[in-house]
Amino acid sequence: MKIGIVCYPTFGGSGVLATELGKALAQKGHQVHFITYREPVRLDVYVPNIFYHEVHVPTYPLFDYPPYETALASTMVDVIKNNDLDLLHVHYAIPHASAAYMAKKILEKENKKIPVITTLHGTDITLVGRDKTYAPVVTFSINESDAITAVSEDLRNETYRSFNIEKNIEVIYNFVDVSRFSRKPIDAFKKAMAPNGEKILLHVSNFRRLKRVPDVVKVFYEVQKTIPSKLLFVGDGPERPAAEELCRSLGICDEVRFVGKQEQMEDILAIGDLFLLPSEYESFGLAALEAMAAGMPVVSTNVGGLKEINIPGETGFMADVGDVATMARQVITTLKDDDTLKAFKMQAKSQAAKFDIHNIVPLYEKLYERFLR
Ligand code: GMT
Repeated sequence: MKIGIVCYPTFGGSGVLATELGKALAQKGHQVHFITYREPVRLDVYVPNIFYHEVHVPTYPLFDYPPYETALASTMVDVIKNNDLDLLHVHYAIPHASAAYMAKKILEKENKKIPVITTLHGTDITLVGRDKTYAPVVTFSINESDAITAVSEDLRNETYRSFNIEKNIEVIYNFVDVSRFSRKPIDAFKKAMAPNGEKILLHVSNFRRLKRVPDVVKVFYEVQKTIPSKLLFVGDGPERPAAEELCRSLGICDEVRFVGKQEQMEDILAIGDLFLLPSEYESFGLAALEAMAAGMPVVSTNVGGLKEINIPGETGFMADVGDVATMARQVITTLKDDDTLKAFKMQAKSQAAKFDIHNIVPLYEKLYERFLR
């Protein structure tokens, strides 16, 4: 098949998932065309059947807001026509689904039919999409998609609750390549982070408000009183200065490292003992799934799709949003002795295996095939 994939090229989960999907499809022999404004972060390999088409948005003094959606739709038309694509799979509804609708209509005039599949990822529905400014266009373009998928049951239900959707939304869970995240820890790296064998707690995100990054610091502050431990922050974003300030005011700067945006996630996750994700909402929590694949138990909030991947008492624990005291107790329970931690680690890894790339990618292929027949 010749598949067009449209996504955000940034570190966000939707772009990561879309890129990993494209790479997996290419490995299975499909021709994959990424259409986006920058090379996707995880598109770190050269493969002859992967193509990358950059969307250029010409500026003009009249434009306070350069029309990205128009440039994207035009690039879609160009790539679909000139590469004879079979279908277009867009990740994150805004503005990808509406640009795809425009491209589809333009191509219809030229007698080219292009099925559009829209995958909903989370904030396109729960945060941004719901905003009155965007809602009518989001509703329309989701309804006009030939197929709609959501990354969890929770997101599917949220979408029906928030928008007037007339079509079936299929759930195809996010996935992880478990074999890729089964790295042995690099000793020197582990020693640099935890020189005296301390336990390593990890948080990976884009540091947006809804990630509740200060809660990570507060949980860690309680934990390190009982368990010799270090906290490693990966990623960057608007809440990072507040988190750094909180570390300073609690006097725990020596125990906390902020390493910023990183691409070698396999090696970083390999040295971690426990993953913290106290978000206000997660449609799925791909970062948590990748951590589980690397054998890390997860202490998270009991929101959204996290309830579909984290099994309390087995792969980690869950608590209410903002309940820092409970999360700290749960971390201590998980880390309290080596045998308990080992059991949690194994259970986390076997739960991640259910979401392995080899189980999920064929579901997308089956979905695509429906439109080729
Ligand atoms: O979490 C973010 O801020 C990034 C966002 C995105 O769109 O890239 O992530 C969303 O999609 C991921 C991949 O499907 C999910 O794992 C995240 O849970 C989801 N984020 C939220 O729902 C807040």
